[in-house]
Amino acid sequence: MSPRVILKLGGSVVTSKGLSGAIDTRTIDAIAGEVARRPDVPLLLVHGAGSCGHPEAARYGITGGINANNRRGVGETHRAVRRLNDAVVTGLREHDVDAIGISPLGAYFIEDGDIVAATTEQLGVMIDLGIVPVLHGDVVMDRTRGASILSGDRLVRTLAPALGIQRVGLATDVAGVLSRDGEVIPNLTPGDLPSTTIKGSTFTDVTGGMAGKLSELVVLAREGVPSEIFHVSRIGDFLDGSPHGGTHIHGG
Ligand code: IP8
Repeated sequence: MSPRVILKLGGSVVTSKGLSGAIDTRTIDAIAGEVARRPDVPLLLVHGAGSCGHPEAARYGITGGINANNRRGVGETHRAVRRLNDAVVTGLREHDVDAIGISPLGAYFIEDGDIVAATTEQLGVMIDLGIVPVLHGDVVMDRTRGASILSGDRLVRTLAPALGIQRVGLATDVAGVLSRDGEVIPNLTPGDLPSTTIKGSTFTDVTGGMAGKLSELVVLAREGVPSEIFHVSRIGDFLDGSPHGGTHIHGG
C-alpha cells in the first residue's frame, strides 16, 4: 500500500477570507476532483476555518478563556466551522470520495493550550479502508481555560507522528512561504527560521497565519517529519509526488 498522506487545506483556500461565512464551493469542487483522480492515495484531510470560525472566535474572545459571558461563542464557533466541514465533505462525496467529517471537539482535550488527550487510532483504520477522514481546526474544551482554539496546523503536527505519516502537504492561497520580496523560499529548516523574514496575512486569524503554521511545521521537522507548502492549484502535483514550486520544510 502507498504511504499515508496528510493534506491540509488552508482556511483561505476553502473560504473567502475577507467575507464572513463565505464558503468557496468552486475551489472545494476543484480540490475534490484532484483527490478523486487519485483513489490509491491513502489520505487524511484537515482544513482550516478561514472566514467560518475565526470571526466568531475573535468576536467571543475565545482565546482569552471562557466564562458565562462568552460561553455562547463555543457553540457559535464550532457551528461555523462545522458548516464549512459539511461543505468540504459534500464536495468530496459528490466526486465519489468516501469522505467523513470528524470534529476535534469530541475527540481532543486541552490543558492550557496544549493537547492532553486525543483519540486518533480510528483515523488509521479509516485511511486503510480507503475512507478519507476530514478534520478541521476547531474550538476544543480546555481544562484550565474552559475552551481553546485547536488549529488545523496543530492537528497536522500531532496527527502525522501519531499515525506514522511522513508525507504532509499544506495547500494555501500563496505559492509557498514567501520572503518579504514575494519570492518563494524553496527550502526551510528549523535553523533558518530566526533569520528569515516571511510575508504575513492581513485577515482575522486567531491562530497566527503563516507564522503560526511555520511554528508547528518546524516542530514536525525536528521530529523527523518533513512537510511541503504549495499553492492550492498544485495539489495534484503534491499528491503525485511531483514538483509543485512551493516550500519544503525539513530537519536540515
Ligand atoms: O484556521 C482555527 O483553525 P485554523 C479554528 O486551522 C477556529 O487556524 C475554530 C478558529
